[in-house]
Amino acid sequence: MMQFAWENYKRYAWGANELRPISQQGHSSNLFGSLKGATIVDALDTLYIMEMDDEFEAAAEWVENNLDFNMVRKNTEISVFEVNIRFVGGLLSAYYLSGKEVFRQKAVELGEKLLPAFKTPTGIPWALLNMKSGIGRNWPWASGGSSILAEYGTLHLEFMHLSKLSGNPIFAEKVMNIRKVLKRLEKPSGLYPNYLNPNSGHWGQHHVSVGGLGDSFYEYLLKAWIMSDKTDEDGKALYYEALQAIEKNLIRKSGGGLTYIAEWKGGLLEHKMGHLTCFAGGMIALGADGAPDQQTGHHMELAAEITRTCHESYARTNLKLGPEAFRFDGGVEAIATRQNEKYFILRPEVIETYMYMWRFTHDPKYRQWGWEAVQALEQHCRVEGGYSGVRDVYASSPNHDDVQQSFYLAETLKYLYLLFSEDDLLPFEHWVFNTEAHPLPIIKKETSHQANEVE
Ligand code: DMJ
Repeated sequence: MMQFAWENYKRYAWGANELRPISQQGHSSNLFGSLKGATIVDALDTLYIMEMDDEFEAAAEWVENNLDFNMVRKNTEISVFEVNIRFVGGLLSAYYLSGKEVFRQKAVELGEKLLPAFKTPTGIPWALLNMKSGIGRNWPWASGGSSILAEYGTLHLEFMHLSKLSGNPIFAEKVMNIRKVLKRLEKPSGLYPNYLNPNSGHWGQHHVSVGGLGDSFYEYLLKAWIMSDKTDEDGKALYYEALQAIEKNLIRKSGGGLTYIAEWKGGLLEHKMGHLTCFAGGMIALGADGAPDQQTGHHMELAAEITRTCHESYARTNLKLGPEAFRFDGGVEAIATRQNEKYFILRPEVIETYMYMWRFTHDPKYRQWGWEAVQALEQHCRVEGGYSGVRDVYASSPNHDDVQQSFYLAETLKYLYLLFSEDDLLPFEHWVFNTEAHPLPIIKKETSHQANEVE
């Protein structure tokens, strides 16, 4: 599958951000401004771990010769979050896996280009940045000029590594300041609203979500602790406190016995769960071990129930692929009821969660469910020129959206590969995956022996 996705990208869209597999040409979304090669950078580590050595070398050569952040045109803006998780994250992993210096250099250079986004009164970064002028702003639709939790809260892992690799503390300082601002704020019912104004430092609308706009913030609290070799006690405490508030206020069970994570709007629940929210099964399983008050077993059960619900969201469709969002109201359970929530864009979250559940339980059902997804992808998403998303998973035959997302190669196919590999490929004792599935090594605390050696 990776070979097919890659070969077609190479044939029809080499150097473009993404591939249009039906029209067989390049594609770019506005998230990347005038940056190029998102699929190449996002796929580097997947090529590496799958031992597609020639393809990896060709990709590395492209990065060396063509990935140039000074060529960025004047009036284009990038999404700080997307560029961080895909480009910085992709380059960091490629560096740690291959040891090639060019990846380290490019990651640090790009990280430096992102720093002007933090020029706000609070230090909470802008969502969008003109890399040429260094001027930032927020999405016009985001609650009166707010920054978004899942965006400014998903920089921590990459920025800690940038400081480590560059010797420059500025990156770590920027993300530790975000932590500090968040810690000071009062949280409604212990929950984190999705919107925060970077000028005033006040929350915007009180919308809370473990899916879109919130998701990876929670993931990065837990992973910051794990990546610090479990020394970041603040990250740990914030994660388990947040999860407790989520469980109390957002997690519900349907009449048919399916556990789901709802969304919260000023105290009222919307009984909807996004495909994006399905990553939470894997996150909760990953954090179960460290759960306070002997809650490990409870967290594992919760993770397993969420995974079952997400599997149901696939099983209850015609194409056996999950909708973008599914509901638990109006007499339905785990089914999309709105036309604009029925699409599937090759997202990874459900397969990601199967992979975590497999690693922690070795229950064969998680591999079976992963295999069902493989068959559905092959049957409905594979087209002549690559893989495509579909517009309606309840239709009798697929209507393709003509985009092969870069995260399909970075995440979906990597997590599938890991689901069917031995546990010692990228073992959890040594690696933490960023939210785009790019593995970053745990930064080991110095033992006294090592400390002596350094001295
Ligand atoms: C990816 O870019 C990342 O997983 C992100 O955290 C959420 N959205 C996409 C995949 O669905």
